Amino acid sequence: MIHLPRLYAIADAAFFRSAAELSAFAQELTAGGCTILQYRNKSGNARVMLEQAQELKRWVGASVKLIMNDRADLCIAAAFDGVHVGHEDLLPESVRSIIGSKLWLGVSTHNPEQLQEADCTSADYIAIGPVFTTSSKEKPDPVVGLEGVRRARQLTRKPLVAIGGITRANAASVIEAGADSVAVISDLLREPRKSAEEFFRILR
Ligand code: 3NM
Repeated sequence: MIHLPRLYAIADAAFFRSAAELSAFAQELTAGGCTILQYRNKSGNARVMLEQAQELKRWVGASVKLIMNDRADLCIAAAFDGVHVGHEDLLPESVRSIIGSKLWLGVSTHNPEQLQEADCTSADYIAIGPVFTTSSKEKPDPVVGLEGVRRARQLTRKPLVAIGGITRANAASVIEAGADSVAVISDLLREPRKSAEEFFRILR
């Protein structure tokens, strides 16, 4: 079983103007103690995505696990440490057949049925969300609330990542509800290092 840190940072390319800005963000997060970072890009073409991913890989140390959103091919090409997929991407077992048994595989879920399904796959961790209202995702699923996190906790023994609208103000409640880790986009953007440090302080 893998071990996830309390904070699972996501760098969403939509919020950065260049690969340099993205990398600076990643370095700040690393300085703030982050050890897992997902690269997410819902609008870039594959070539741009690979370039940005390689740039990230160049700038963050070996102590940081880099996870590619959606794309198993780009995970391999950029020598990332894992892939995270949702319901419109490849099936978990298809990703597993591409990345092998050692790289990490994460699966997004939005309700108890999806969670039970994901629990039967070789996923290393499962994400549940959106816990709260989020503006970082287009067409988000219905909010599951803290109750959704509690329910999810009862349905799997795999590491559980909560996502969606999580901030330093509400993160403790999400961990109390049973999540192992919180995945965050917006609340890291303004002051990545300071925010990360505060998340770790709050979630100790
Ligand atoms: N996935 P923020 S919610 C990328 O419900 C993503 O699976 C979600 O961003 C899900 O921390 C979400 O800014 C957005 O709310 C998370």
